[in-house]
Amino acid sequence: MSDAAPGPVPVVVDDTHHRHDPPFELNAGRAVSPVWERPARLEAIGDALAAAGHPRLPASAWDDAPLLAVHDPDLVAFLRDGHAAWRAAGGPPVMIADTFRHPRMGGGGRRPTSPLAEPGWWCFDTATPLVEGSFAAGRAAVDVALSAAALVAEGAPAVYGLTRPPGHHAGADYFGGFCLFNHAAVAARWLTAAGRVTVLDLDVHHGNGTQDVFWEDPQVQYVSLHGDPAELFPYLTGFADERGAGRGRGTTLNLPLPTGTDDDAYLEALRLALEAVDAFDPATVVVSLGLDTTAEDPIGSLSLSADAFARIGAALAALGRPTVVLQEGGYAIDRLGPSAVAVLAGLGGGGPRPAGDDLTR
Ligand code: OKP
Ligand code: ZN
Repeated sequence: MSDAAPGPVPVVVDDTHHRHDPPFELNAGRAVSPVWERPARLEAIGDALAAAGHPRLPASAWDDAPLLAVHDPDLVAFLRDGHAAWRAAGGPPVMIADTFRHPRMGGGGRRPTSPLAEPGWWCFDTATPLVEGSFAAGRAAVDVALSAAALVAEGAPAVYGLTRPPGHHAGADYFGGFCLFNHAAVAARWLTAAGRVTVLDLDVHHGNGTQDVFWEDPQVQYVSLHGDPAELFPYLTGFADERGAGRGRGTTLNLPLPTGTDDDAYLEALRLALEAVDAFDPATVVVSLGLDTTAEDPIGSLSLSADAFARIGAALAALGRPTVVLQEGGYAIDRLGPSAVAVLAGLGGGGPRPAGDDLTR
């Protein structure tokens, strides 16, 4: 079973992501331009995967039902219409909130009526500007994720969905951290029709949104390796004592890693994570693949070398389960293509098996 995916891995793409291209963001009060999360990221990955021989497939269009199985319809409506309303009310082309929802303002429940105030109700940070085309891009990423998930549901052992912007910081009724819709969560929930699902989040940042969506859900396990949130965005979540609640108690596993963690320590943590996945015995695995774990990443905290990525891919292959890989972060643009190619070489069967492989089923 673990050798079931040799060779090329289909890559689902959609060029609509280009329409989300804000000219600046605000990081800790500083205007940052160009933004970290930009179209060139996905171009670099897509070009490298094509050059490595992985076939490209277009996404198909999905209706809103799977999206609404995760996200509040009012959030979806805001992301669809809020920018136009902000512009009509006199807002500038780049929409960034100046007044944020806080649990002790308005009793925590009074939604603002001004279009100029609405972004601060739905968005939790200043680093996620919306422009005119942002909704189209975010919605297209959901189609990419669902199209990749459907190919796996139909029997493909592994499929890579090139999603942009990322998604794992977005929750049912909020967005931020460069993310609009949580496409990994949408794909995972859709895949529960075929049994339990694990979301394995390898982005350097904790996927607070995905964790939140599945916090009490016994059908979806959330397992994350990430930089210590005491020192890294999103700062408020991703600590080891966060384990889920209610019927989902124990189906969340966070493995925060010290700043500067190297290949061997990371692969050891991944081994522990994959043991937990095996114990959960999911029918499908969704990998939230951030490539921002490299030492070169400008906004990460870990220190993986180029060699780590083939080892990660081989460890994923050794799980021997149908796998949907979805792109999350990764901002050292020169590193993205080689890292993605290496993961797929391992996952597709082209890489070495981990030494002393005890993950094979
Ligand atoms: C998105 B993903 C840096 C602040 C960065 C947002 C980071 C979003 C990362 N001082 N704020 O997980 O790659
Ligand atoms: Zn990240």
